Amino acid sequence: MKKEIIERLGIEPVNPGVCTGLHWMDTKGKELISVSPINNKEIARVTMASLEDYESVVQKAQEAFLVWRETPAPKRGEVVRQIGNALRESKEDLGYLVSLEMGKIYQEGLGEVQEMIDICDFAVGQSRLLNGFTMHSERKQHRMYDQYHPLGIVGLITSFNFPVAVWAWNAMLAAVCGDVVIWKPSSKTPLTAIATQKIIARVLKENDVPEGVFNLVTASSGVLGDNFVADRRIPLFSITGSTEVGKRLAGVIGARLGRSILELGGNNAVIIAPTANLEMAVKSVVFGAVGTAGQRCTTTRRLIVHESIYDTVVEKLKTAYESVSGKIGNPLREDTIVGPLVSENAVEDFLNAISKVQKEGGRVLFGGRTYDCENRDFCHYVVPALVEAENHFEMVQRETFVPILYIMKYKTIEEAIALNNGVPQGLSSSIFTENLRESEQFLSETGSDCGIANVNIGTSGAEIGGAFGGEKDTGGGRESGSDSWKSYMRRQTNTINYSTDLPLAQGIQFGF
Ligand code: UN1
Repeated sequence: MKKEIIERLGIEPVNPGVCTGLHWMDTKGKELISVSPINNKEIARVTMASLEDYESVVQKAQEAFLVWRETPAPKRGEVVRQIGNALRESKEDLGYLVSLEMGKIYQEGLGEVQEMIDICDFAVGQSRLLNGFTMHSERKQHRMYDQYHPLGIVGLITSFNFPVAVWAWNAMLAAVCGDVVIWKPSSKTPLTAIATQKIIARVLKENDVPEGVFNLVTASSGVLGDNFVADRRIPLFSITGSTEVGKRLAGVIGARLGRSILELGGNNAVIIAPTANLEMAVKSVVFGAVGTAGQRCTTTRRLIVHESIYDTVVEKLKTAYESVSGKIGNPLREDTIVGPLVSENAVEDFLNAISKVQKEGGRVLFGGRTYDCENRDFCHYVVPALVEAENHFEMVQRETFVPILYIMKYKTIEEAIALNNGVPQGLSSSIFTENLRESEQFLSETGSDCGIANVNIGTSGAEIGGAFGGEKDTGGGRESGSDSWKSYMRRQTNTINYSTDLPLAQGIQFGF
């Protein structure tokens, strides 16, 4: 662990976990120990929020909203522009901490911070484009238009795997939209959240951003769980996590008619068609399946290969996995491409999934075991697995958040699309083909049923410019680019009568 980086980021041995912008609260909750999955050693501690601390944060957020919603949107964008620059300055440091605390390789840590910078740039432009339509009224001397107003407090619940980028996708858009955010980070990655909050502090200070626009609440689920999403003072929640947890939370939010953006499980497939460029396809599948040690929502979990090239693809993949398995280890080392899993529980999930799928008839073609665990007193590393399986197997239908790639065969493109769609989740999908008809079919209304569908690009590594999210058990709702900003605002339709008459719509006569 590089002490100077940790210090530069303002991380102390013990850190308060609750902040309203510049002010760090003297938190009264329990202590949380952040441990690096790299070596199972403590990085630092965080004192978590009590319910009382949370109450103070909500009050601050409510007050801040009253000021922030009236701040002109391009001025809010200017703050976000400066946040982007602050992140640029701290890119290497924050990327390092992401890698240290979460376990993804340093290159991907840097990529994650770049994703934050990119969404800042995007949000700055958006701050001048919060546009509605004008409509022609059916009534004489009437004007109609719709406009978007700030919504209020946005609750953000983020996951360990993208500990800071997902905050940025949501918080930067929310901020230009005039909202304030309360961020509850994963209890596995509180330090990256604290560091991020410290990076943006100078910008908040220099711009007199009211205390309470960007809030951080590190809390245990026992203190802040269902009661958080039940809080009627928070009109919108954006939640990243498992389908199981998401379903429960969505139920609580739905019961009070709150809004939610849910980014839950994926079970993403790549189809490799007979005309595919196999070099490209295999490279992309390996990045998709073993990148981030299989811990992305967009990780490639299923591979659907045309029977005519099946054996060739399997051989190429085995060779690629062989070379990958020589590059497992400390994610901060330059030559590593597969870091640790986040916890020993994740390793157990990995081993359980392998043994269960074997019982169902799956055949392990490569890996599927722990890596170098006998030489440590902890076990976080695994050899990514290639498993021949069938789509209907229970384990294949599930998202296990580890590097297991299930491989299966197809005969016709219709069958391949049916396999792609034949799981409960619907986040990302892709096809490798040089055949235009196949590619268009895959992207058509009869094609992939996922929120993301790609051609000759893998399932993971989406750019921020597109709307991000999925269908079915992935939860629905979109974050990030395109017109996702609309979810963070309330829409109002306005009709103005500038005549001296009172004609009713639809020509209704109502004389009295
Ligand atoms: C996630 O895993 O929660 O498309 C997000 C990707 C990244 C984001 C993944 N841009 O893989």
